[in-house]
Amino acid sequence: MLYHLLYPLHGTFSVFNVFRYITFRTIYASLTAFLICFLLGPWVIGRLRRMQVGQYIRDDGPESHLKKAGTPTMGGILIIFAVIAATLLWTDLTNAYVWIALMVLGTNGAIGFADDYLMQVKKQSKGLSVRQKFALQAGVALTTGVLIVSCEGFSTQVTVPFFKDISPDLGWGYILFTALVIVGAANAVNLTDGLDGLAIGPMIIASATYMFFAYVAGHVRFADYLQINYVAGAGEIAVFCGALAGAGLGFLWFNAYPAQVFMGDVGSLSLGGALGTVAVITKQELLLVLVGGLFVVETLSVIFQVGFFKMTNGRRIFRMAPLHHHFELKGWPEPKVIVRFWIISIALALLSLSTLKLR
Ligand code: 57M
Repeated sequence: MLYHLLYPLHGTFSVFNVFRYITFRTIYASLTAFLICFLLGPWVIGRLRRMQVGQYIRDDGPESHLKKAGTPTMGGILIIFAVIAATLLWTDLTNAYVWIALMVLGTNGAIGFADDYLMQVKKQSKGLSVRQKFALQAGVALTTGVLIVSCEGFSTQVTVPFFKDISPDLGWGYILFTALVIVGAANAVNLTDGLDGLAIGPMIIASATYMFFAYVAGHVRFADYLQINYVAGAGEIAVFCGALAGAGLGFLWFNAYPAQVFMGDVGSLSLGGALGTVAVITKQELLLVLVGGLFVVETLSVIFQVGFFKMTNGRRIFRMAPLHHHFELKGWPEPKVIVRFWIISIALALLSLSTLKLR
């Protein structure tokens, strides 16, 4: 919005020229989203508390979690609001990719909201059924795939990290592939969201990483120099990623151990879905496995644990899945698990950025 309002004035006031630059708008989108979360946080947490949106804690989890009972959840509403507001303020609103990313954030958020609302406010113990949740998510993700593939000039070739000469063209199959990336990312972030700051930390790191990829993918000369797929218009997604990272930081202020609020499914499904969408738009789809490596490892720990559990009639690989519970039960204090998982995320982000050169 500010871009449309203020940039045209650059002829009269040259200072408004800066609104043309994606870098400038990305920085201010991050700061705007951060401030919205930071300033509105106490009010939102107070409201959630009054509405008694207090987390129910399962009694079969680590014992240390019982003291978290009553912590307000659904803080993801604040994150979504901050990202949408900052994105609308700072991006070029004629850019289709920006609207697609916002659409996924909003609709996946609505699915998570419905689930949280049924469980927390209506006090139904189960929320949406797994099948309902999956069908809704698949619907959103497939629609997103169709929209992305319909964007002018968008290639249906998949980028394979480290191998610049291999890029299979999936044709219409790319829609299915997109859906897989988005649904996978949303559920992986959801599974990871089980310790204070454990999901939002790597989410901030992944958003910041994709901010770089979006910027270079949308820049003809950088894309050419780095020999990556050029995606006309993807640069505006850097502004969106900036908003994601900024809102995440603002939320972390309150979600840091010991958390005053959890994000809820409304947060985890929307953020994960948005991350998957960004990976597709920037044409670094498979790289998400590395950028979001922590989410992948957490998900694999669940898949292996459940598979092994079923095959062996109740034996386990980990003390408890997802993986963060395993380390908790081994006696690592919660903040140690959280910070160590962040450290791993940062290392993975650096490794991912190196693929720009190692190809
Ligand atoms: C999300 N949700 C947290 C909060 C958050 C298949 C199975 C492995 C699925 C998995 C599962 O249900 N995962 C979904 C995990 C919950 O957090 C809420 O959920 C939202 C995210 N969707 O925003 O609203 C609890 O996590 C803790 N928490 C924090 N800080 C935060 O910032 O401490 C969350 C955010 C909160 C709070 O305690 O209540 C969750 O863990 O429930 N299931 C599991 O994760 C369960 N694992 C399990 O059953 N493992 C089995 C195998 C055979 C599948 C095993 O290993 O033996 C565990 N989760 C719990 N208890 N709570 C184990 C039992």
